[in-house]
Amino acid sequence: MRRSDLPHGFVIGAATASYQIEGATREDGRGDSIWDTFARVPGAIADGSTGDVADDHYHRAAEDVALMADLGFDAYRFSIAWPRIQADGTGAPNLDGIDFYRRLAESLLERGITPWATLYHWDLPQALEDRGGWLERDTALRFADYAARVSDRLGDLVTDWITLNEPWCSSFLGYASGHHAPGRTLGSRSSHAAHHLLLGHGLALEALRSGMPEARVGTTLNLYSVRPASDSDADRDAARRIDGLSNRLFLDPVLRGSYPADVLDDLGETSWFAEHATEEDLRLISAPIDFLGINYYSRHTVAAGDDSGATPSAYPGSEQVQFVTTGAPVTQMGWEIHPDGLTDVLRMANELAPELPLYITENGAAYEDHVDLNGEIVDTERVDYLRLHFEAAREAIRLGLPLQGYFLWTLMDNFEWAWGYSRRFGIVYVDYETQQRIPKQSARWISEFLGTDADALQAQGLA
Ligand code: IFM
Repeated sequence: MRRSDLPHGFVIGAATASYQIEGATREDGRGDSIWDTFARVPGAIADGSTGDVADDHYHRAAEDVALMADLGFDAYRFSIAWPRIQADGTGAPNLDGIDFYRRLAESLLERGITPWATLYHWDLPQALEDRGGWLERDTALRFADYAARVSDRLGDLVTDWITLNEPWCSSFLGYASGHHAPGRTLGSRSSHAAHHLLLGHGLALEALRSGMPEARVGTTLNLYSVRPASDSDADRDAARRIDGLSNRLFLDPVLRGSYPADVLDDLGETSWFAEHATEEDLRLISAPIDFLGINYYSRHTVAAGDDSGATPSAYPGSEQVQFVTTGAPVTQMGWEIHPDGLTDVLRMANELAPELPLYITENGAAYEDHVDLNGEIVDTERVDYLRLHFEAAREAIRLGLPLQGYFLWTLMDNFEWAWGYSRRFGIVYVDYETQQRIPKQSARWISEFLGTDADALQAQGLA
């Protein structure tokens, strides 16, 4: 399969996120984010690392843009670090921070790559967390203010905007299981964070639209294909619960303007939502978007369980549900490879909003990559994973789903959150000692897929 098998104009890009690649966490007026704090909690990060240096992208952005251009990508989805723009999450923008993203967007445009900016990929200013973080409604208002200031300074260069990345992770890994920053374990109260994140999306959408009438604005959800392990009522109820918490709790308010009653009931939060998630909030949250971004990696097969394992869980109120392994191949993350699920998640969104353009804003895989004696990284499994998911994208389009683009996760190995540097998702290998970027076999594969000409590949040592 080659890109010519996909419709003309189908966007193919690479994605990254600020804290995972930038480093330079103390430079040019950047404030601390919740990840700077969390990474220093003993035991929070598998290899004890931080994002202090990461891929040093802050100083190497030009080189990284050149690499993407040589690989032949149409678009680059990056995120803006809120604490680079507002060190404590409030007030006038830090012009050094703005300049970094202006230079990045300009160099992308010079190379013919369309910049796609995500406003929030998890690096909340620590000062806002100290005031309650996403559990507080005020954080949504601060987010809208930040969005307005960023669009004011970058709106002439960036047209494609994503408000949030994966609010499920921010809410439930951040405030329920505690696996992500800020590392809190509050059970069902974490769903208040979900509402405030979504409200932040709605308010930011309004702010972006009023400052940049030409902008295309969407948001990104991580959706899962969820199925019961058997046909029993109990297993089907388990699937309803996990589909509810992972998918419907976010899709429904954004695309139909209401929260799913069964999920609020499972959470035991019906009265809180009745009081705090006002009609006006839901009007803002469900205001029309230009596209929905979907991050798709894997499926969940679930079964009913007993209450024995009620440790802090990312599925509050449904801790008893068991995630079943089926024997299907998995990536290094233990995530089952299920390309057909790509169609399932696109269909979920399409059923709620038939006209809405959809983009896969992340898809990719971690494997144990090694530099071999020839200095190469032969990541055949990643090539297979990507190929299977491109084929699934082609099939989804054939079925009539309005899929308009695909962003690969990720351009280069980076700080994989609680896994630190122990999980590599990149198509470009990063030697963290020297910061050398070494394109893997998958990078060669993708550039051939994109039809990049042989001279450009040779210049990068890719052919
Ligand atoms: O690395 C993350 C990314 O930041 C968000 N989506 C999933 C990726 C792989 O875990």
